[in-house]
Amino acid sequence: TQLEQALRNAIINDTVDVHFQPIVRLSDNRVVGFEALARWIDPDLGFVSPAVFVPLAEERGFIDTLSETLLRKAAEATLAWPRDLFLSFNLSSVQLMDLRTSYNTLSILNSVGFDPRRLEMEITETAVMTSADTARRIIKDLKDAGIRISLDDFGTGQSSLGRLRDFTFDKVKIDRAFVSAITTDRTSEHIIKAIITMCEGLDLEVVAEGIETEAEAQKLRELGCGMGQGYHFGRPADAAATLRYLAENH
Ligand code: G
Ligand code: G
Ligand code: MN
Ligand code: NA
Repeated sequence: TQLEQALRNAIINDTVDVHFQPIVRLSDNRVVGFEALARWIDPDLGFVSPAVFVPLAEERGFIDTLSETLLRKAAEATLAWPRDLFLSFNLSSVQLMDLRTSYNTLSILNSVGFDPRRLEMEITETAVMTSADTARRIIKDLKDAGIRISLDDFGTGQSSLGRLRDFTFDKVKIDRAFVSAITTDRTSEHIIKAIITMCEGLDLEVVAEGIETEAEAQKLRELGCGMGQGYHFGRPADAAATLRYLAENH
């Protein structure tokens, strides 16, 4: 298809970009890290969402190539940030079915000169379940190298709390579907409260995603949520804009 060919060209010509969205500590709004988010503007097709082109790359078998390019770019950009800031990177479910993922990841970090302890990999529950043994192996290899693992979009999909016991996660990211309802819907508030309490007991860090208002941020602080992310704190921005953001906010 036209879209597939355009994406292949973009990968070859290295025109898929990576943007960064701040993740803050809610107690004082200090930025503690950034999530890398793929961005692609095709000359003919215009803006194409990663929600479209990531699944396409997965389906056509070039998500590993795309992801390696993005990780390299993201790690290179991160080298210019203060050293205490982490980089959070989305790992596709398809990559968790391929044992080369851990080796390829570590090779990239090594060649860029990036400390693996500054990297977090975001994975989804669905990804972990589709290929549990392989995923477990990859996660172990990444963790042995010092990379931390976040469970993304928590609360959606085929959630199973048992996953939190089977796999050694370091962090849970509460899906924005709960966060956006927190100030209007008591049920969402109770769910978030329960997630935070459970994570405390399991010694997991918690990030609330999709925070768009100060009222939401305040509610999450009251519930004891450690970290937050969302338009209220900053939209995804390119590497240059991220450096300007850091000059003002760190
Ligand atoms: O940034 P945005 O909301 O448009 O992202 C849409 C979806 O694409 C999200 O689910 C996000 O996790 C995913 N995504 C964005 N960048 C990447 C990436 O570099 N790799 C993978 N695997 N997924 C990404
Ligand atoms: O699936 P994942 O959580 O990785 O997706 C992150 C996506 O959420 C990115 O596409 C990002 O652009 C989007 N996002 C980040 N902050 C907000 C927000 O405050 N509101 C909304 N609606 N989307 C957000
Ligand atoms: Mn994510
Ligand atoms: Na998420």
